[in-house]
Amino acid sequence: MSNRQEATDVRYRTHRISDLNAKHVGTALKLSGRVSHIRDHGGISFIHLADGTGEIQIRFNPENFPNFELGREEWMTVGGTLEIRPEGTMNVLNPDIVLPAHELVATSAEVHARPTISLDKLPSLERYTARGKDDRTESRHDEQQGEGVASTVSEEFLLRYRPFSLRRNDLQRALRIRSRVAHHIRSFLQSEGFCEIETPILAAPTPEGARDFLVPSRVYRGSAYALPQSPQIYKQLLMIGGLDRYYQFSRCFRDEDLRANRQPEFTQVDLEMSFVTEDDIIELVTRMLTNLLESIKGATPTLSRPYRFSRMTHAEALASYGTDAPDLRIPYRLISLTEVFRQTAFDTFRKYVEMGGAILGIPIPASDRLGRNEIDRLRTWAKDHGLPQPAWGDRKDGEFISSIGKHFSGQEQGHLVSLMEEGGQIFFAAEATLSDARRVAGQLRPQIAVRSQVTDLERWEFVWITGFPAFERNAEGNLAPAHHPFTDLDLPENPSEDPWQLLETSSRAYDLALNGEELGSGSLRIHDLAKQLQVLKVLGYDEERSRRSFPHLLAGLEYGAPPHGGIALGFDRMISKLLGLDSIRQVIAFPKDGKGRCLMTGSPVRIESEDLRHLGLGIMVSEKDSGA
Ligand code: AMO
Repeated sequence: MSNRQEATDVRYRTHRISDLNAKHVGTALKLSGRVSHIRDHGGISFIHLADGTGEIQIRFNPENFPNFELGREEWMTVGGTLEIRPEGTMNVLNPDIVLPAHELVATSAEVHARPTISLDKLPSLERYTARGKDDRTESRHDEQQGEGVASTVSEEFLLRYRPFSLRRNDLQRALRIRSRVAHHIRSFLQSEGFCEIETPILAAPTPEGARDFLVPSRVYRGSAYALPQSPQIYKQLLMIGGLDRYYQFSRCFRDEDLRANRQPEFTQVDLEMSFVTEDDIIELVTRMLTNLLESIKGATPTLSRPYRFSRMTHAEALASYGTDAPDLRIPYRLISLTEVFRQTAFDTFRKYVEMGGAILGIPIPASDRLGRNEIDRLRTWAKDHGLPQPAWGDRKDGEFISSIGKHFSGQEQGHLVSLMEEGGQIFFAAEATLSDARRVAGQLRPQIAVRSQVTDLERWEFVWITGFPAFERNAEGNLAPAHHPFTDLDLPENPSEDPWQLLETSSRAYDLALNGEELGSGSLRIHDLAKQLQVLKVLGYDEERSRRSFPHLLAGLEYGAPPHGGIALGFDRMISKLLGLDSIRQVIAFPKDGKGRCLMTGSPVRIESEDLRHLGLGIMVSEKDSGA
């Protein structure tokens, strides 16, 4: 305790638990924390004290503490001497918690607070598994199945009693790793000359594809701020302002359907740079993530997995994997069989080809071939997911063997055989459009992998996807930007003449996917006012509407903008993925549930009529419509 006060003079603590080591044995010290575990050994009480840095065993000899009542989840300060912990005094209930080799033999104790609620009414802290799902094989398949937590406790319970749940080691560990990763990213970007800048939360709408959350103004009645879906326009304006390299851990707010791994508010690692090419940004982010993974290697088993970065075009990703976020741990690739079956006598396939659809095949090598039961399960899955006739075949002794094989000509069979390994199999995905066939076949890949027990899943496959189309047809059948309308692109001469030709136009957007999920997205931006106005025009904004909708961006472009580009990585996604967790809710301190509600605070809350009056608002929905 050099340079410290005597333990008896100190109010709460002389050390934090993780500071202690063999050198402190024999020292008098004081610790403060929470009683995470308690047990009695023939009159001697042992507790575990947890202080956020670790846990230590504390021994209460009865002669020093006659009539002293100890209870789990109490907050206390204990004074005593550090001694070597006798063999065999382990917490057998939770072998995941490795106690230090020393223990504190208590001489004084003060309880600051004890729970006034029965612990049975709160989420279990004792029974959780510290390893969670970390060490098990995690796959896209798991993610699509739902968002369970590695726990015997229901997620609703964990969210409702959040401050108590946060005492769990799995949640604490996730938040601590999140903080370490944030710290690492910050120091990396600072060392690369980036400047951290906060942008407004009370903002104007940004077109990022979701609905805005609005904050009505009391002063300007009838007007509202929009919470930013991302700082997209602000970061461009920072480049126009000459900041050159910006980053931020930005809070983003999107009122959208909450699919897996989406929250209404979430965090991005957002950055923007002037005078960069796509390659510059890809190189910088690859280096940032490589540095990160190297520096936190060993922090958890999942963070020690091997990793690889690769790159492919959007067209290649769709053709070979059926998705723009391919999981490259799964080796199977799609092949197009549409031409092979163009004239086929097999009505089912020909019908799809004649409709302008596509027949895709997924060949499986002999080493991964599926047994009958697995095939049946796969076919049931495919039927449940909209593939009307999931078909498959085998190659055996150089022949194509399948229940549908009799419909195929010798040439067709020969072609299939040439694509298959001896002893291998092939699955077919036939759909009325190429995009549907790809979507279905893309979803079949991980399903096949689960059933063929592809084992090499414990690695991180990052893949950069480049060459995205600039536009797409949205659900309403309108032309819409594939990324956002500020993305640079190869614009034809008179884009407004035939806007649909723009579906063929390539953009300067790129995505980073990790093990089958989009981790981040970015692009080079349009930095020329006339070009920006042209793009907005083909999207249905005449100049007057453009100036009304994006006055700040267009004014900024009028001052002159340097060439610039950037990216945003989903930070919650990144952490949950790297920890091998199913849901981003497991890495957010106070998340919303799957329906966008905060079960702890009860938000969103009904607005009081007094508040409505101040804001000059009225409510038009009934209580039933409001989902209350
Ligand atoms: P984008 O909209 O693709 O790009 O978002 C970037 C990344 O943010 C994450 N993300 C989410 N995470 C949790 N919950 C959500 N609801 C959610 N929505 C998105 C994803 C995604 O890849 N301004 C652009 C970036 C740019 O062009 O620089 C943008 O926001 O991981």
